[in-house]
Amino acid sequence: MFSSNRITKLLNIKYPIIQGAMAWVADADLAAAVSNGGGLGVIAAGNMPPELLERELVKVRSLTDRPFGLNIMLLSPTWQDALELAARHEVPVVTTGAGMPGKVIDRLAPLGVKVIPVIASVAHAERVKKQGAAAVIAEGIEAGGHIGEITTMALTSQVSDALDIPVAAAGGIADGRGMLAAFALGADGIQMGTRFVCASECNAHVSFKGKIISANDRSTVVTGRSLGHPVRSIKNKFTQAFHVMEEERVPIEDLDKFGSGKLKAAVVDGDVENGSVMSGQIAGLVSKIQPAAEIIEEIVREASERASRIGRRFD
Ligand code: TUI
Repeated sequence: MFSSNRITKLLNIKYPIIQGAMAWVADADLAAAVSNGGGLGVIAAGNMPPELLERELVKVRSLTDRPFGLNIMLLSPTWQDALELAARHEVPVVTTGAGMPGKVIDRLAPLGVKVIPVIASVAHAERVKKQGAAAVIAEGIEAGGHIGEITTMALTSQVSDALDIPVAAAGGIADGRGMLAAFALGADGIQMGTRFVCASECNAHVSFKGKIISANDRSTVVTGRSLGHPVRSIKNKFTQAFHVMEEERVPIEDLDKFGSGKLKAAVVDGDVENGSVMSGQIAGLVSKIQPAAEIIEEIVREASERASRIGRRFD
């Protein structure tokens, strides 16, 4: 299965499933579990101090012999440190988010690192392809965290048509039906974040996982539109206070200050009321904690079973 799939061939993995990079959530333990399960595990550099990130890069190699990735979040003040660590540690795959990755590709592609930017529009996708991206992750507005404006449904088909490099779809995918839908739209693979938060190997606080498990389809909201940095998370005291401040047109610096440290508060300390519980709209579909390898096997089995049955709907 997937032996001629462009993502599995490019990344040298078994299943075309990339784990979404989630700051404070996606560490070496989660990345190794996903890679050992046949997907591509990804460590999120986020705003991590370089010494800590280096420890995770060493650790992941002690936990898996399979390919893994590092995500560089381009809004982070430490993104250049992460870039140098990726080069020094010969990370096989780098994904980027929240900006244009020209400098990342210029530095890493000559070293043989496959750079896969997350993009949110056809124009971004065409630009990063010209810059030398090995593939793209087309992420729709359904995703958690920092988001674009286009739905996964509309984005995936248009990006797949516009590019000849492999495309993974992200945003709103948490099971085999979502994977199959992404493939129907022209994707060669998927990226999933929210479902992997609820992997047993994920070190996010139990209360953070609990918020995802008890969420429904209407549980997430988007804050930060007025700042030009929209972020999707589960509705709570934090998002309500943020919305009030946005309506009152509180200065951007004050909003930034209010938001700072809130993701860590939720993920690490478990303060899921005053912290930012970033999650995709698909949280309502995530109902239990299970090993990453089991999540992957379940999704692949469901996608292939449905693929063989779906033709009958046209009879
Ligand atoms: O990056 C993400 N999702 C993220 S990053 C993040 S960390 C954070 N922490 C606190 C507050 C805010 C963020 C949480 N979630 N996804 C990838 C992604 N990239 N989504 C959208 C984009 C994107 C947007 C604009 C990519 C390129 C782009 O280009 C704009 C330009 O022209 O510079």
